[in-house]
Amino acid sequence: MTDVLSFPSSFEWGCATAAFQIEGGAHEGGKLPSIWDDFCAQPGRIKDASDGLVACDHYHRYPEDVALMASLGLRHYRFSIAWTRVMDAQGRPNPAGLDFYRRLLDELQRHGITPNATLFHWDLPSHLEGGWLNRDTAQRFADYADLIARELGDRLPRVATLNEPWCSAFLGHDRGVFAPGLQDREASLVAAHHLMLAHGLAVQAWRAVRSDTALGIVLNPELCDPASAAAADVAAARLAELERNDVFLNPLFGREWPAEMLAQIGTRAHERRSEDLAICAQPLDFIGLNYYTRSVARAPASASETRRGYAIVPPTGAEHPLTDIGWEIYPSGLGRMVRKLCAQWPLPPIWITENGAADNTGVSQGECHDVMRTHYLQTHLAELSTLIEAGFDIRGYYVWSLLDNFEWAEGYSQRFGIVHVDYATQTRTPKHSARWLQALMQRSTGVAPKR
Ligand code: PNW
Repeated sequence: MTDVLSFPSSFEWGCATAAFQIEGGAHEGGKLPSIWDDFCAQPGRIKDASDGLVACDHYHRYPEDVALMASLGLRHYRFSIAWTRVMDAQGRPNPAGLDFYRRLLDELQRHGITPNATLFHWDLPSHLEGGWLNRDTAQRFADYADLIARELGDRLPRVATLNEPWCSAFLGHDRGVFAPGLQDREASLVAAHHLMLAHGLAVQAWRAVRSDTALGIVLNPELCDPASAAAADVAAARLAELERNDVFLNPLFGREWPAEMLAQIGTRAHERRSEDLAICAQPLDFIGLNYYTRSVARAPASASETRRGYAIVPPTGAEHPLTDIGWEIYPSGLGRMVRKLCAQWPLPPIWITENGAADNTGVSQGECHDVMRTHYLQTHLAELSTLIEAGFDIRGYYVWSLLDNFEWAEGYSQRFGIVHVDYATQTRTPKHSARWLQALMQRSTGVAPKR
């Protein structure tokens, strides 16, 4: 089956993680609390009442984890920097925290693995009052970007400002299922705006320090199909896509939000200033797209659905099989989504910065036969190779994730790793999918794994 998948020899293969999900070491090296530490401490927020205090203990085990990547033939690594580790509450550099990332970068370099750093993967410092609802947070983020550009910039060839601002804005301030856990529609749109402003200010700040870094952003746009051909469902699906896609992509290209989204921000419309659009629209060297599934939307019924303009129909598995977290396995959505986005916006070169599946198969007799994940990766990579053959400028692929890890509101109950983690002993066991991916990467790049 791997034979039918062909990729350019220059195609970049890697894996992705995020600081809060793997590092642990929550109280070490002067690390400050983030809104996710606070969120985990609130009863009922996390399914298994877990937190990120230890996670995969990557803060201590990074040499083993980097060696593991190298042994699996992964040559690119997307990770995030914890803002709370590297900057103190007065905005000064924290040497101990920076030293952790320098040691990680040393280890990557020793193994010939190219880093791709994300500055913000949701772990906002708790001390920033008002969080993303405060315009000043965007300026604080630019200060943090400036600090990283100065301290680590010479070691980072590729940097993304934000990971999936839709999740921070809407899961965090409208649905209330992510930190900070608010349910306020207008606030979620204010947060979305401040996130994109933060992105623009950070790109400006970074460029003022260095011009040799490839800068981009990682989004999770979504295909939202209508539940039926009824006009109300079709209109709802459109609204869902405006929220998922246009709210983030329009500002990147200097385009105003769609009228429907401007209407939803209501009494807080004044928090978007006329000068902001030009700041958001900084030239980008790349865009990262994360793809897991599609959504099906229907017309709103309740009051909160009406404020939003749509409701999501939970997938049943009747139409397409589901992963263990309950998301549809829908590989053709990747192609449909990329085609749709490229038709609507002049995207820079694309990296698929996350793709993967929750497959909770455990280890038995030293082996993890994660058949569903392997199939998921195979079918999505087939779709990707078709897109590349059709001429879409997609330069690389990062599987989510290297390790099983802290899956946000799901705690440790959902496993996305190609490497199994036994949290009691911190034992890492590469799964069947890791070996399958290794063989595919080897075939497509002709490079033997580095030891
Ligand atoms: C992404 N949703 O999160 C994140 O970038 C990762 O940190 C995460 O582990 C991965 O996908 C798997 O979930 C998402 O509910 C979490 O729509 C939830 C949603 C989307 C993305």
